[in-house]
Amino acid sequence: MTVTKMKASQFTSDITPIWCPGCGDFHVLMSITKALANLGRPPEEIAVISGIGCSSRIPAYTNCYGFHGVHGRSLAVAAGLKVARPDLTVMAMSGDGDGFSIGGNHFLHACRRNVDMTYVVMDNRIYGMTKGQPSPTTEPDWDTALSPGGTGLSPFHPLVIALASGANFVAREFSGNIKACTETIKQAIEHPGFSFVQILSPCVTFRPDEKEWKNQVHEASVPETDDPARAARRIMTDDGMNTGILYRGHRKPYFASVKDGVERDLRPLEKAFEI
Ligand SMILES: Cc1ncc(C[n+]2csc(CCOP(=O)(O)OP(=O)(O)O)c2C)c(N)n1
Ligand code: SF4
Repeated sequence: MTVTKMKASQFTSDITPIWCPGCGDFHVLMSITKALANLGRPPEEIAVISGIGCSSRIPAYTNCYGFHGVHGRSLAVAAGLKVARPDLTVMAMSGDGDGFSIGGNHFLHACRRNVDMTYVVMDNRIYGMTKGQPSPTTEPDWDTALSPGGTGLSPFHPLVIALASGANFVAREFSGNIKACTETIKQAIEHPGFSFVQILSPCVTFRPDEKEWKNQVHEASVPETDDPARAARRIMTDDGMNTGILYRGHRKPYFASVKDGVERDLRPLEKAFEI
C-alpha cells in the first residue's frame, strides 16, 4: 500500500483563529495538524469534536470533519461517533473548565469505557473564554479580583484521575514544545483505546504569569510505564511540570473486548422503541 505524504497545511481550514496573540492554543493547533499529517490519513477520515471555550474552537480551524458542541459534552459526541463509525479517527478537544468541571463526569466514564479515541485537554488553569474565573485545575492561592485570596480549593489532578478511571494512554505536554506535542498526539492516536493528553497551554490574557511555563516545564526524568499504580505515584510526586508519555496500557478498546458476533445493527432496536 502506498502511503501518501501529507502536509500539516492540508489539515488546516481557511478560517483565521480569533485567539489572543500569544495564546498557547495556536501551538496546539499546529501540533494537531502536524500529527494528523504524520499519521497519513486524509482529512475526510478524521473527526475533531469539541465542547465550548477558547480551546474548543479547534474543530473550526481544522479541515477535518468537526463538531463544535455543547459545553462539557465533547466526549459523549466523540464516543457515539466512534462507536457508530469505528473506521474514523476520532479526536475530542477540551479546556480544563469544559473537560474537568461541567464535563468531569463524562471524563471519568470515557476513561472507563475505553472507546478508541484521543482526548486532548488544553489546560490553562482558568476559564479563558468567560474572562478568567478559576477552574478545577487553578491553584488554591491564585488571588484575583474574581477570587480574592484564592479559592482555597484543592486542584483536580487530571492525570491521576485518568489513570484511576482506566485511561489506556496518559501524557502531559507543553504547547510551546511543538515537536514533543506532535509526536505525543500522534502516538496517542495510534494507541488503541482511550488516550488522554493534557497540554499545558498558557492563557496569556488572563494569566500572564503562565508565560513563565516555558522556563518551568521539563521532560519526565522517569521512563513511561505500563503499571498504572507506578505511573500514579510518579505523577503525584512530580512538580506538575513533568512532560512526556507517562503511561501506556494494554486494555483492549471497547469494541475489541465485546464478544464476536454482537449485533451492531441498531435498526431493530430503534424499531422496538418506535411510538
Ligand atoms: C452550559 C454552559 N454553562 C456555561 C457556559 C459558559 N462558558 C463558556 S466557555 C466556559 C469555560 C471555558 O473554559 P475552559 O474549558 O477552561 O476553556 P478556555 O476558554 O480556557 O480554553 C464557560 C463556563 C456555557 N457556554 N454553557
Ligand atoms: S482568553 Fe486566554 S485562552 Fe482565550 S484566546 Fe485569549 S489567551 Fe487564549
